[in-house]
Amino acid sequence: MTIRTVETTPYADQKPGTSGLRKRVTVYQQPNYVENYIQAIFDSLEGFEGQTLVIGGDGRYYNDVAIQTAIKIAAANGFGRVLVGQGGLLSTPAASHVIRHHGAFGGLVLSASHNPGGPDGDFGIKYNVSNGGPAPEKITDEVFERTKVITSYRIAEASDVDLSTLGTQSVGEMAVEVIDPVADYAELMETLFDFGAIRDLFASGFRMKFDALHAITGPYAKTILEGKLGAPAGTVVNGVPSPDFGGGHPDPNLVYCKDLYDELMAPDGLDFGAASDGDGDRNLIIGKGRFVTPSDSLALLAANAHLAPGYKAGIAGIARSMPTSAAADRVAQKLGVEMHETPTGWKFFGNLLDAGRVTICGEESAGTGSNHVREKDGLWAVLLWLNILAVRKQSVDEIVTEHWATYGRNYYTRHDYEEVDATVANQLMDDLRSKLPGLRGQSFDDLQIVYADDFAYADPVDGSVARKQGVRIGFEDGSRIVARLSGTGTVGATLRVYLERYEAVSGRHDLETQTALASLVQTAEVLTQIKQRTGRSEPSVIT
Ligand code: VG1
Ligand code: CO
Repeated sequence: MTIRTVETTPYADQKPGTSGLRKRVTVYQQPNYVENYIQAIFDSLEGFEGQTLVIGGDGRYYNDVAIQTAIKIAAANGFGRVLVGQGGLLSTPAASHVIRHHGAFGGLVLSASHNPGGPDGDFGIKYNVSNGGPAPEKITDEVFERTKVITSYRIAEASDVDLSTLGTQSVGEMAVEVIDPVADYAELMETLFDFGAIRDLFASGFRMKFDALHAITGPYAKTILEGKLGAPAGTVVNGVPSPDFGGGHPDPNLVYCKDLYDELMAPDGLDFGAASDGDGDRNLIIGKGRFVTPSDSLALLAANAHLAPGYKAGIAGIARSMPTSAAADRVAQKLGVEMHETPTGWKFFGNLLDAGRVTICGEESAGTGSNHVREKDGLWAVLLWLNILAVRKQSVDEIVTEHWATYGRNYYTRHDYEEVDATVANQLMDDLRSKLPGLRGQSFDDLQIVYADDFAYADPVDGSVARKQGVRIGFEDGSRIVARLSGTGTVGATLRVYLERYEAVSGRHDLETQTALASLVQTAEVLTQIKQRTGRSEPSVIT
């Protein structure tokens, strides 16, 4: 095999964000952009000579090009074997499992998650380490430093690998195994859940719809729901991954899944609706007449996990990202298990999971998962819900309202302002930060602020500290306003405002969410002046 060393010049913008490097496809199409980034990743790693690298993506536009490049650079850098999903496909949680299951050194996950795809859409590359989880900041920081000084990359001169055929090929010394993207993952799910009970649920006439949004979970959901669990054909819709997600926005929220929501709200509608995002790590859960917020879903799954065989011994603890509501905290308290509050992004859960300190993790952004992999997992959440429904023989609505009657309800919403001018957004956050020391003790709308800080996290396992992870303003009744800038956007800045109010067991649990939070929304505006400063009258997205 001929290995070429190619001279290159650095790009200044290859800083990994919350979840890898996400950019417009057109940015990735610049000469050597992919090559530089992948070489910078390998330059930041040690000891992979002869080891296995997993590669897969969500099938979006440019996946095929980037994968061929990645394989050739891996060969030139001395990896011994590459495992790649057939067609270049692997959902993010499946990639995590494949890394763990096959003892790989690490993996490259090619996706921009819930962002649109296509020639004008987004693309992304993320490196995951041997535990199957996203590389911790220690590594991503090093990768960024490396991208700034890179002068050359190494690449094998070889023809493209045929990704359509299962089996082993070679690129020089390196073996490339094209694997079934679904098989390992489906097997893992069978060890966690009571497939018999879920089969019986479907056989009893339970009706659900799973919207794969033309993204990666189609093949997984079809194999598992329709194949193994006997759900009627047609349960999975939009189930064929397409490079531009059928022109849609593969974000499973109430904006982009409005049709599904409407179907579940119809009087004679389905029993259960679910969806997942571009790369398969997020989930949307809607029961007949009842949308379950991701924060509530985390709490509910944690409280009921023991009903599934994989968790029957109970859970060790729960972790949630800081902006996620405190609903799960109440469950942890009742179970007497550890509770951790981490910065946004799944990479912060890895150490806690590896150390066995937590079993279930979740984020308000529709991400839930467990120690079965080191990524959030959309289909896993759907299957755990189905397992719980099969065992409890109640509707989603009954289970949710019973939960609130036991623990109280955390009303919760997130208001996003997308593609805001970055200078305006940064200034707004800076001004808010400088106000923090004086806020304690002040009252708004008769509610006193009891703390106001910029969240910092010290990892209890390795002691690493992450600072400036989002502004938190807490009130005496447990209400909370959180503001932070997104680390996944590709254009301008996205400002996220998270609002939460706790209503005790004896309180009202039947208010409309935006109504329940209206006065907190007003207080947030007084404190941040978002509308005034950005000139926006409304958030771009409300979840
Ligand atoms: C967002 C979410 C965060 C999630 C991340 C990746 O990050 O808020 O909770 O982990 O996306 O999700 P940010 O920095 O934009 O708020 V995904 O589905 O991309 O892999
Ligand atoms: Co995702």
